Amino acid sequence: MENTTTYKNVKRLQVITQDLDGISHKEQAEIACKGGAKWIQLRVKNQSSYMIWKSIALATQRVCKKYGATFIVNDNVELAGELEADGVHLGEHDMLPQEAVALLGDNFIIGGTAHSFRDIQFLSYACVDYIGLGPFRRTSTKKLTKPTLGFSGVRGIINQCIHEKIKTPVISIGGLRPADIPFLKNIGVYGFAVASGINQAKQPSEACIQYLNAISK
Ligand code: TZP
Ligand code: MG
Repeated sequence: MENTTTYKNVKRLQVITQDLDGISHKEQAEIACKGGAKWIQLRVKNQSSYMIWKSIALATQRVCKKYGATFIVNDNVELAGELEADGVHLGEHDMLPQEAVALLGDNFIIGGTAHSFRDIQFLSYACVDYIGLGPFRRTSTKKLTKPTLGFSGVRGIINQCIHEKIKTPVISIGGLRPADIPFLKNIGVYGFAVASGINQAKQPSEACIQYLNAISK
């Protein structure tokens, strides 16, 4: 994997907000941005009301604009388009990337979720801008339906990407700790997506700094 190029504003650390008691998505984004995060994914999972979801997204987007952070909306292509977000992240049960590009145009960052090399092949042919590969490790943030990959699983998949000359940046996700990053970087993982390791840390801004330091080493 290429490790020096910057792809369409795809940064090395994506901080994912969560539905948490006592702290809003906007607040999580602000704390992460204070710790230097430049890429936020809004991950709202408990909202059926489009209008409430939109107001959460607008508040989070405002924070991202204040700190110059890239703002990605999970799942909801319509909302990403209406807000003119920087992009949208699509899982296997969401809209196909090709349909999202048709609706949003070429300027939006489109991310996709992969659990295997086959998923990566599909997403790279679909011309997504980055691929979230996971789960790396068990996590309480998401009810996992796929087996964890661990280091050896990620390494095998990245090696297949190198062999097949797939250049789409791969972002590792799922239970990541700062100590995992050097090895994952070494085997060619481009970036890292983190939720609870930052949002639920005792000192979230400091935790964010730790991840960024591990990435930039
Ligand atoms: N997809 C695979 S694992 C995961 C998602 C959204 C959750 C990542 O959160 P955490 O808290 O960093 O494990
Ligand atoms: Mg989704």
